[in-house]
Amino acid sequence: MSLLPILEYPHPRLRNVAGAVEAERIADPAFQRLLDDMFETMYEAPGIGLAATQVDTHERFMVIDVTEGRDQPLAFINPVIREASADLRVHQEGCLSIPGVFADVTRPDGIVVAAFDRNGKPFEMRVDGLLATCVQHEIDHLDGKLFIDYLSPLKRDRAIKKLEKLRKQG
Ligand code: GNR
Ligand code: NI
Repeated sequence: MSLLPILEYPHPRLRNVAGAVEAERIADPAFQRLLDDMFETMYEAPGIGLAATQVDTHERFMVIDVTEGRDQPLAFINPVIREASADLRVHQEGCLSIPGVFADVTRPDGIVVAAFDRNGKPFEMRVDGLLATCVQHEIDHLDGKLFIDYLSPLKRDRAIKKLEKLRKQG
C-alpha cells in the first residue's frame, strides 16, 4: 500500500471530467491496488472522502468513510445520482485539495446514488446528512467541480486568499 499525492487548487487537472471505469477494469489487480491506496490516503489525510480526480486519476470512482470509527469504507464506481430531495441542507465543507479552507455549501439533503462496488456488483443507496453531502462533493470532483465554485465571488475570493496565506505561512 502507498500514500498518493493529492492535487491542490488551482491544479488544472482538478478541472478534468473523469471517464467511466470499464467493467473489466474493476477486477484488475492494479485497479484494486489503486482503491486500497486511495483508502489509505483518505484515512491518513484524514478525510471523509477522496475522488480519483484528486489523485490525478481521471476515471469515475471515489472512496468514502464518514464514520467516527473509520470502519465503514465505501467504494463507488461509476456513481450516478438517481434522485435528489427538494429539501436542502447547509454543511460547512472542506476539501483535501483546498487545505485549510472551509465554507458553507447548500445541497440536497437526501439522495439516491447508484454505483458499482469494488467487486463490480451494482448497488443503490438512499443516503442523507453528511454521507449525502460527501457523495455529492466527490461526484463533483469527478465532474471537475470544487466546493468553492458554489460560493459568491466575494466569498470565493476570500477562500482563495486564505489558501494563499496558509501556504505562505507553510
Ligand atoms: O474530508 C473531507 N471533509 C468534508 C467535509 C465536508 C464536506 C465534504 C468533505 S470531503 C473532504 C475530503 C475531500 O476533499 N474529498 O474530496
Ligand atoms: Ni474534496
